Amino acid sequence: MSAPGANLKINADRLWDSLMEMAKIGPGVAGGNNRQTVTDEDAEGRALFQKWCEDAGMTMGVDTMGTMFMRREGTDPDALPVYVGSHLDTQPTGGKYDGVLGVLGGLEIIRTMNDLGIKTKHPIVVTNWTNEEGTRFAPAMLASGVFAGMHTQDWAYAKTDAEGKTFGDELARIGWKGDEEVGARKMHAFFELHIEQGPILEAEGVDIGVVTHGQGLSWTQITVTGKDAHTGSTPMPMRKNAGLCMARILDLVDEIAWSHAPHAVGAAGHIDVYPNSRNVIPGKVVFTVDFRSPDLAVIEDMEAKLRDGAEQIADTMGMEIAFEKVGGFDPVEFDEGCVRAVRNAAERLGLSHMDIISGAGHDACWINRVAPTAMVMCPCVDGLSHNEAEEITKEWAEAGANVLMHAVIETAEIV
Ligand code: HGY
Ligand code: MN
Ligand code: MN
Repeated sequence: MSAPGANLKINADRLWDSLMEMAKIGPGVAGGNNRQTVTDEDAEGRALFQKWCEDAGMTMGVDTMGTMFMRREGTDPDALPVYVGSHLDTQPTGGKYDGVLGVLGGLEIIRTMNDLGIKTKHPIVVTNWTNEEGTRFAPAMLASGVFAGMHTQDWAYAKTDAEGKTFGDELARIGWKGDEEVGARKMHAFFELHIEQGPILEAEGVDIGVVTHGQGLSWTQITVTGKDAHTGSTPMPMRKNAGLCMARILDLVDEIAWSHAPHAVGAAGHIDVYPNSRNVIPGKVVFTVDFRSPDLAVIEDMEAKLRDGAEQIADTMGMEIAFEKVGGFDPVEFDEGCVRAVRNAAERLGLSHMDIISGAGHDACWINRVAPTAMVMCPCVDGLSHNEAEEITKEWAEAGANVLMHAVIETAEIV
């Protein structure tokens, strides 16, 4: 398999302009994005991506989970395609690059190949996976999870948002419920470019993360039930304060994560307090504990310690407590051959690189179960992500997209 020459480079200005253009859709309130899954803003971003891809000569397929597959033909139409992509949906207070860099980086590869008249044996398919973030509809990586056979489509369609709307209805409403069977597509390989969303690459002064593994994730939704009561006239001994119970459990979450330092992490990002009135003691709280570790045994230990400890706290305080596992996946080891293609690409391009474990979850973590998969990471400023201030440099985007292109073209076999 011939490797592309080191002089093969993407058009960094065009990639950057596309990132900035996409960022105008679903703007946040502080310079980032709020383009949540299967909203009208998501539909607008999809339409723009579709137009750009069709302008680049690609043909579109959409599956019944709304995932977009934009195909550039290879010289052998029967060869399994090389897939490359990520997600266009964002957090409610998301950045401009999380997911989007991987989708538009894939498009830039095609645009560059068109410019240079490059052909490959295998077709190349640029992919936008629906609902990677899992914020509006849990869990994260919903569509890639259905594609990999981890969830049924009916289960996914029935997931509801805070307003009680279902994912299936909202996907249909925005007009992006496709007709392809989810998971029917077979892949030669899948590559995903993503910002690191952590501080390591920038701190090490390294341009490229060669992602060998992804840490595992566990989401446990906890419901604590106490009793609504007046915050003024209810004597302290009579209170059943669900909010206080949650606070003590969150302190326990922090303690459990620290007990597995330095790699384990834990927090709750989703917290609903009821009735959430200034002068009512909260009678109910619903919150989701997010534990992560590269080691499955550590995740399982943290889950067990959480249940035991939280039950004890609730019993001591006379509260009811319920647990529901609402998301999770085991730690991931990416495909050696694909990882090598990424590492060779970085070397060929003379870019500084290091092996890294992904702290965040990605569609690649599920697709790795059904196809040889690897990821390329670029640094982000202060390691900040899932924050509207998320920032990268054009040079980092360029380096990441060049490595992605070399790995993809080498795997797709340039002819
Ligand atoms: O939760 C995650 O790690 C990803 O950003 N959805
Ligand atoms: Mn992402
Ligand atoms: Mn994200």
